[in-house]
Amino acid sequence: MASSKAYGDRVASHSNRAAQDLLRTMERKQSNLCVSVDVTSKAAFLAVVEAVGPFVCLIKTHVDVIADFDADLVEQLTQLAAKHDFLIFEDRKFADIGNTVSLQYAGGIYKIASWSHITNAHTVPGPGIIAGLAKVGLPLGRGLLLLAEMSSAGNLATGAYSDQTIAMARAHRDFVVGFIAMQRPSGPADEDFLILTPGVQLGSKGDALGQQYRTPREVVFDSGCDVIIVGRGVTGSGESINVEEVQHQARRYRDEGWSAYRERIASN
Ligand code: 5BU
Repeated sequence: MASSKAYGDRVASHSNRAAQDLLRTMERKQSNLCVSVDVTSKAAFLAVVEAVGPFVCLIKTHVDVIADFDADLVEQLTQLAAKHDFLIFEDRKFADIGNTVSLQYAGGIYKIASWSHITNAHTVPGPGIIAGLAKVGLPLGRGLLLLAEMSSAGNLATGAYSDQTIAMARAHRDFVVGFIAMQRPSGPADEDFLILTPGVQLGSKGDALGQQYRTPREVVFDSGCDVIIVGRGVTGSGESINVEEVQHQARRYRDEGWSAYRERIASN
């Protein structure tokens, strides 16, 4: 069972380069923390990434919210990824037919496939979305997460929808490395998906717009998920970045996430 194994020992269960690199990075940095950098200016974005870089295995982006996005932002982000040893996950949530998503992934202003190691997709269009993204991403060694579940109240990614999403992933193991999900799905003992989980915060149960929070321990120990995705719990809300506070929170979530993982491994 993947949840009982050390991250580093799971590299061999994956053929996808992005999945292998993420697991190796987690082991090397002793971090299962992904910080979601949801700020709207390039300066604030780069300031947060520089501040949290040492503590994370992964930086999650929504590049379409950055008002002054440009190619230099990607250049600087890529340099910070090398400097601080983390991977990049553009949380694009593709949701169209295969042909359209292949254009959206490769091109436009953002050229996501050229810099983002991991991205994600809804399965509502059917498996053609995976084929369309794989056509672009696989030759570059990229990986895809499917949204099997979401963190927000009242979302429709439940039951049969989640089950069919997992079945689609099983049929595309070369490119689909895992899920956005709230818990590890059950499956054969030798099956290894990466489970990345948003909706994580200490000291808050949710926001005013439907977000629902759990603690790192609930996510990693109780639910068997691999990576905690934390946004405002680390960055705060708004654009004014207090670097010391952001670093303090990143260290705190990194420590909480890692000790929950250690506890999980020890209990199995
Ligand atoms: P927060 O500030 O920790 O609430 O930010 C959570 C981030 O994770 C934010 O970028 C969301 O777009 C993202 N997210 C989520 O919250 N829930 C989901 O189910 C998915 C993504 Br998929």
